[in-house]
Amino acid sequence: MDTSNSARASFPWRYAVAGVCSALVLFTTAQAISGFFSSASAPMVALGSTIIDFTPAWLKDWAIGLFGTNDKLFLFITLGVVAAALAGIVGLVAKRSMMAGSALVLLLAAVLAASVMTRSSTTLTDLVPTALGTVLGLSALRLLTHLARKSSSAPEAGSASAPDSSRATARRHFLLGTAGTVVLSVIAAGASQALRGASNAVEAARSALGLPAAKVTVPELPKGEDLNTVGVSRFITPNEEFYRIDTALSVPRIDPQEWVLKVHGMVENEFTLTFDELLSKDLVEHYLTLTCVSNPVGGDLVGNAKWLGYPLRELLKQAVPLPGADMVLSTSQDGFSASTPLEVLTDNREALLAIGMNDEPLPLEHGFPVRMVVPGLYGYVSATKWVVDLEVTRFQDKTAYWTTRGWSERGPIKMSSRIETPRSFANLPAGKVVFGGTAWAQTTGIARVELRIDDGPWQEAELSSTVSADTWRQWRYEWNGATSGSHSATVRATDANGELQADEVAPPAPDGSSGWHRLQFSIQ
Ligand SMILES: Nc1nc2c(c(=O)[nH]1)N[C@H]1C(S)=C(S)[C@@H](COP(=O)(O)O)O[C@H]1N2
Ligand SMILES: [Mo]
Repeated sequence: MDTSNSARASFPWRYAVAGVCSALVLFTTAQAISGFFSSASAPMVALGSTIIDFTPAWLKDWAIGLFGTNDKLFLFITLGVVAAALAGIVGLVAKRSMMAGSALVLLLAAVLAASVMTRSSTTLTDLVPTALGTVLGLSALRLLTHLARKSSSAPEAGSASAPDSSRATARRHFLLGTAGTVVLSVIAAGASQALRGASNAVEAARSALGLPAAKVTVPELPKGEDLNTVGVSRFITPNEEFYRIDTALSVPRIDPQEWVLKVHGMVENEFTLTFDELLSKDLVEHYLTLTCVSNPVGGDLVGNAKWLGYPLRELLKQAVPLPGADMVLSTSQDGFSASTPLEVLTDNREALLAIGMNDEPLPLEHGFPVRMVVPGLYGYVSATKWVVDLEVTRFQDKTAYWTTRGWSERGPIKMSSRIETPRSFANLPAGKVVFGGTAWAQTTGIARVELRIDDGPWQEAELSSTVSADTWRQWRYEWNGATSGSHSATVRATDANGELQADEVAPPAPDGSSGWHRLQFSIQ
């Protein structure tokens, strides 16, 4: 009997498995080795970051809209699936020719290396993890392909030309080889975790950091800043619940003792600022509602916190901008940048170089040790986390991260209001229905919120007290005698200048969503 016939006819899955296991070795060992280098030296992280950088605005928006803060998990899963498929193909190629298989691995490794090198703040030595991982991955591929070949070419048990066990033995060897690479990968993954733990020095530095007292503290919150409506965001968003949006796949870990801010460009006095120098300045506190440009109408990419920091106005006074400058380009340690109009940072609004969030040092994900927060501007043009560089320049000379990807170069926040309770499509008992939500118009303040049931008249909602023009206000409206059937509710706000919220519907790209939030619900 010709046994090779049946082997040829069936899918050569052993080779595909060999490819996938080799890729597992490559990525996990590179990841572990990257523990000794910068975080962007891990090839999977670098590749993911590079993909994020090339993500067009509409796709970013789609991913955030669909997955919210889980957009990165989605990216990693997609990457994992694509990488596994590619690795399987590499294994199949290696079946035909080990040379071609190896060449393919080297080609993919070159892509990984290129993405490591395009990260800001990486140097040539950051290629070491990718290089070593590639060597180990290639060795695994050679070994497993060899074992796979033996296990499929060994004569079938019972054939006249070989002892009974020959094929079984070869299969066992392949299985052992595969198991070996999986064990190696698990050990490497464990080592990565351990190394991460060791590099938690920054987390420890954060915990040890006592925030200095503010020179200008916010007054105690007025009564009624929170209407305590069930289902509505608290006035202060707890740090753990604060939305997080950034392009960083691994959160930058910056030792505050090593942090330096460079202030330069079109200024009379260029200077650098250390963390200790920043701590010794006259810090101020300010309540401010941060908003993401990607927030859709009714969305939750918005949060309110008490920030502690040094006014950027004062910092720029020290630098003395030259005539003609109209923008400050702030850059983070991981390469993100934002373009903020110079006038916004020098007028009397409380734009801060912030170190504290709700009476704690900034959480690592929210920019530790230092970030910017600017009243009235979307985060992508103002709220640079892990900020290390401020360049005074001109809009015509420099372009920020998201602007090169199709978003507007300026991003004033559009007045907005939303219904948070009841939820969309809620089915409610007859009688009293409590409506509640939030509204914001940073730098101007909210003066009125109105709700309309179906196509009825606009009804004025009760408002929480004003804390600052830069924070949201909660609103509440009780509908007594709700009639059964299906209904809609629409909300709209008016700011302190008497301007009505725009009802013109706009998507988030390129400069923020607009339109009145409306939802459907029914009464039993
Ligand atoms: N370094 C860095 N800073 C950044 C970003 C980023 O991607 N990288 N994203 C900005 C955007 S789009 C927003 S909306 C805010 C969000 O801040 P948060 O994550 O603390 O809520 O951070 C801004 N600062
Ligand atoms: Mo954003």
